[in-house]
Amino acid sequence: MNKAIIFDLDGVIVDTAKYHYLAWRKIALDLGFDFSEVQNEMLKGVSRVQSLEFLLESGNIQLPQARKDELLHAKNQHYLSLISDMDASEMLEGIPQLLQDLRQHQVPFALGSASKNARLILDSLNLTDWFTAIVDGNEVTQAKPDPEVFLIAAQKLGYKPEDCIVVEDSQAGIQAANAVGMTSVGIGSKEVLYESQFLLENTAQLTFEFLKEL
Ligand code: B16
Ligand code: MG
Repeated sequence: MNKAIIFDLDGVIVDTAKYHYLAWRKIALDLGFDFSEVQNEMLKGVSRVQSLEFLLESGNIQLPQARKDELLHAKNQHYLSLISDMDASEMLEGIPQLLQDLRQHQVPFALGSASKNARLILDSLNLTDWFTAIVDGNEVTQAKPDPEVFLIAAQKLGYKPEDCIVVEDSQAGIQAANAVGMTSVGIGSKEVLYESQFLLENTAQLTFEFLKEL
């Protein structure tokens, strides 16, 4: 296998997507409106700041920047409390085996996440040392669907974009990968990830044998 892999974090390595949703829904309910899981699809892979903008738009609410800053802080505090007990058992199905197989076959892999909490999460999963490169929300200036996070990851890996396979659970992430000619593998439903070049229902199907054939 002569390609490198770039993994998204939330929703691909670990099921933190559900905690992001719970934290955003609490913010919405506190503001007096509900926020559905369908609406939440728009927030996946998107930066914290952009997520709040989408949330406020869906509730038809306008707020001054100082209040938005408070809400961003409150959301993150709630999210951090939800993931405080997280450990390696919360990795998504098939991921531990896949990472072992990639390592055994010396296939380099990087993290390309929008999250500013990515390193904390990788530490909780004891995965930090497994990645050849880590690019997270603290390093990028543009959020997905801008491809910046994946381009930096490819550069750190020393691979051309066309030799990278991106694994993503968000529409924004799939668009980012496609924009720079990377192979995109979507994890989720075709209603959301119809732009992905390859689509798997879940991470149990994301095996070394599958990636080798791409
Ligand atoms: P944070 P990913 C993304 O991570 C999440 O999908 C998205 O829901 C979240 O808003 C974003 O990280 C920012 O996360 O608030 O922790 O900085 O999927 O790109 O790994
Ligand atoms: Mg994700």
